[in-house]
Amino acid sequence: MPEIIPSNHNPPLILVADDDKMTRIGLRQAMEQEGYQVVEANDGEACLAIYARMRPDVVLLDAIMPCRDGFTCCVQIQRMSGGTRTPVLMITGLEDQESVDQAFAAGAVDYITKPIHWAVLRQRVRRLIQQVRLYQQLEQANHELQRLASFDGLTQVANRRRFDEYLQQEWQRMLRDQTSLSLIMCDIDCFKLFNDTYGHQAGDDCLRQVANVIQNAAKRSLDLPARYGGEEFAVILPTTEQEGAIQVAHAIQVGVRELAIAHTSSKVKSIVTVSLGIATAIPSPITSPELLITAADKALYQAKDEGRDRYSTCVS
Ligand code: GH3
Ligand code: MG
Repeated sequence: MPEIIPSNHNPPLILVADDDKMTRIGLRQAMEQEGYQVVEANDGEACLAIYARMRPDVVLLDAIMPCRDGFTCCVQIQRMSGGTRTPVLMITGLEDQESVDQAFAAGAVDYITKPIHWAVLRQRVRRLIQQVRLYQQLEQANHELQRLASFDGLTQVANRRRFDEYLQQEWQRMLRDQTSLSLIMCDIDCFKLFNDTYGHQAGDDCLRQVANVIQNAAKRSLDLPARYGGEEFAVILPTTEQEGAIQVAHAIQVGVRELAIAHTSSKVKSIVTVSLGIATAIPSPITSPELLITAADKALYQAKDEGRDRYSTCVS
């Protein structure tokens, strides 16, 4: 995927590329009257260099220019703009069918002919700017939707859906690389009693604080802390041996203790504690991510059985 750099100029920025000075002056005036900012290029090379540097919202491109003609420039601009597709309006002195086809084939969204009909130009640029703004809003909404679909609203760590997706993805990657994948399951001890004693809101607040500790303990960029469900969290640790996973589990255990959240009805201590199960595997075609989860769950229940507020390991 090419890098997507959203153009976000206010007022909108128009790149005018034309080798004829008088045309550039005319275009600049028309665009400035509309309240846009204008930057000029007098040949194809300059047009591409300015485009790369300034990422204008719309490009007005003369079809016939020295160095590189408008058609070649247009293709290059589309390549550079990646997913954002900067609208290019081609300005051509040639009204023949072939040139029009060539402009659209190069990726131009529209064209006007010389001599320029200024009212037509203004309306077309206005429409293009509207389209750019709409597209940007759509992109933002999409981004927000993706965030909502992947993150848990209460704790702001990844949700179960993202966990499942990421575990599959990393399992496949570790299968190819033949390196260890570790998984930690982490469950708050006697949390039902906590809710019963302090109320559901205090319970929610406790979940947020524990999630924060887990996030701080899983420091590597590829680590993924997630809310697995209810009061159970999971941490996916790619390229991590059991020893490394133990370090993370230990940091979580200590971090939660240090929160020192009162829990007078706990069977373990008078503060909130967690139990953790750790599983590590080098993926192979005869095992599966589900088996890794089962192994981490088994280790978690062992930690619970042995008295809670501890971690236990299981090698699958
Ligand atoms: P154990 O030490 O064996 O894990 O005991 P526990 O009480 O923590 O486990 P149990 O599974 O019996 O109870 C889990 C509790 O977690 C029950 C449920 O009300 C609470 N819980 C689950 N999700 C939420 C939530 O989103 N907010 C709050 N406040 N509580 C939740
Ligand atoms: Mg629990």
